[in-house]
Amino acid sequence: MWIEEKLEIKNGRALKVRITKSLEKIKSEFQEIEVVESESFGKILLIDGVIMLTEADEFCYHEMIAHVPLCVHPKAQKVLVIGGGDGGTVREILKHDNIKEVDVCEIDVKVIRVSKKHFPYLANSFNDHKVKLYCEDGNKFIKSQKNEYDLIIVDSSDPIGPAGVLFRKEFYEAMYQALKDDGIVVTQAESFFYHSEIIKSLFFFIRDIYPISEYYYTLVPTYPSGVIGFTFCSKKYHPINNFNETEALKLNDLKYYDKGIHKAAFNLPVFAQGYKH
Ligand code: SPD
Repeated sequence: MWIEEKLEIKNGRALKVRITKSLEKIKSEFQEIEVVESESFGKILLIDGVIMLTEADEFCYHEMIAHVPLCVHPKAQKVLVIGGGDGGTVREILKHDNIKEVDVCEIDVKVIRVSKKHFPYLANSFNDHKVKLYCEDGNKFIKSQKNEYDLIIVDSSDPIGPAGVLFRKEFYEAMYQALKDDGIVVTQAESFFYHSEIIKSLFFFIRDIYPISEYYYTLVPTYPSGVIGFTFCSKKYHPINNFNETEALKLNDLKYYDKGIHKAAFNLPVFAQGYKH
């Protein structure tokens, strides 16, 4: 039994993974949520046929979406995660001692339930007393927040379906308002191999909203092209000039992120360097 990652099929390309068992398939109000057991990548979480994470490589994504901004902001205490219903991003955020509160705004409560059942080593992070769960539309939630967060992380699916609004200018403007004066936003921003148009369209407006806007990437074998990137949007701190190596050295139990990777992740291949201008 094989599954084909559906996102890129319209472009004539797909990742195929051999699975050994189907563990769960449910429909929520928003999407189809599926968990399968695979031969090479352990359990896989799919939403609408698109791979969200696998047990084998989720750390490559979750460590990079969380530790890069948290090793730049010198004193982040209050963090908002939009999406991230599997819990992997929150697990990483909680590794930083300064953190006092993590608000998670996940539109689909069923993603959280499925993750608690099949990926407890991710979703147990929601049991921490610092974490508050809001099962709401992130686009609506953000508009009610002003000057509230040190860091906002958008751990979204792709810009089709319910996550489409999270790739729009109005959403980035609302996040700017929700940040404190020295806040940082990091968002899932697709692959420079396959999604140059999405990246360019994001930076077309991001650079007018945030004084500092950069793009960095990580390697995830089970995402389309094996690469996925993030926007780094900041009111004050620069991801390299304000990088706090001491904070990075304090972190334990990491399998991807370290101080060398932090710096290297912002060095884009020549063909992609213009996407953010
Ligand atoms: N193409 C899939 C991109 C998915 C990014 N978000 C995954 C959520 C993992 N916490």
